[in-house]
Amino acid sequence: MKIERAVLREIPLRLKEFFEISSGGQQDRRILLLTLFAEGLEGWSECVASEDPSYAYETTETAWHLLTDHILPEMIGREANAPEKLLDPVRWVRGHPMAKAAVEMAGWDLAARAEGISLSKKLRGEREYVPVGVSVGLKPTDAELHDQVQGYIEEGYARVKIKIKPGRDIEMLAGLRERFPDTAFMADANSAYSLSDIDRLKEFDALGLTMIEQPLSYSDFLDHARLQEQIETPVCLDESIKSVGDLALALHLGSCRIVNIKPGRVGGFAVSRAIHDTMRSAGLPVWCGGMLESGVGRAHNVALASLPGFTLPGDISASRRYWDRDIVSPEFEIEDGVMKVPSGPGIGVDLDLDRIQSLTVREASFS
Ligand code: OSB
Ligand code: MG
Repeated sequence: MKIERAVLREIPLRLKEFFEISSGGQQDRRILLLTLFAEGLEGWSECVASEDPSYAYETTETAWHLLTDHILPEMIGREANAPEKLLDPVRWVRGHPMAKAAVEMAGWDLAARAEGISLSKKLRGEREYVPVGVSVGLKPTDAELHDQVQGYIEEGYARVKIKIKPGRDIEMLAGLRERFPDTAFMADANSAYSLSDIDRLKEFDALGLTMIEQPLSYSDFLDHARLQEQIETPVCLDESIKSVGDLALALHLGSCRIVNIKPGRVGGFAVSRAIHDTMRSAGLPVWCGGMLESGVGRAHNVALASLPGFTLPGDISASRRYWDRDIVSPEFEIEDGVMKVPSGPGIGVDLDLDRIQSLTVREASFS
């Protein structure tokens, strides 16, 4: 099965609410959707790059450039039966994992459809339902934060992740802990601290958090190890882990005890699985992170999260947590803290093609 055609589209999609993290914020997502065509079948994916480089150096614009000028032209005529090898012709392209992942992940969807099996099954996923949590952005006041957290707890999310930054941390989290004593909380700092904040960081241990995500710089493996040595709360790395080599370094140094796997951040499912396998052998848990995806990226994430090592709830929330209306049907829903893994062929959800076409602001086609 050879790739005959590739179509890249950009669609704007407005989040219901501004999402603020320590390093930036966003409401208007510029989503890149990729479709690979082969033998009457289609494989779909979403590139998770954001509008600005505040989370990663990649942006919607750099991903568009890499995909259209360097990566997609190389893909036409390539064998698509073994998606883990799909990126071999573009090994020479350094970095840009999000752009590369879009191609690889569309390839997995295509290969799963060709076999008539679900993406979850193709990835050797084992679960029919995956535990899911929700990620709550920074809020100007505790009152707003409490209202939102209360709502999510009522909806049944299995854990609640709170975005933090210096000035919105210990006291804010202590208030939540007091009001919601039984909720599984974790905090995500998106690199807002440094080791000079060690006294402050030690205070997190009193809050009963399941983990603290990416407290220090994305490039700082050594300081994360020094921090983990001095605090009880498990450190989870997100931004730092972009490859199997990054994970090896983190495990060697003791920089973390948990990893958030985002398939876009690490360059696709092959690397995601390798990270999952290594962590599992080390007896350490992983969970699936999110990048405010539409239903297309969400379908990929939920399939990945069905692998056995994803034992902690993912940032895989219901479509309605993000959008007035998603671009897939059925929309993703949660109940009792879990989400059902689609069982149909490939990503297992239908695309709203008319809506996607009418939302498209630019399109590039390769054949
Ligand atoms: O750090 O996990 C993060 C969203 C954009 C960029 C970075 C992060 C996030 C989230 C949102 O936390 C998770 C989701 O998609 O629900
Ligand atoms: Mg994070």
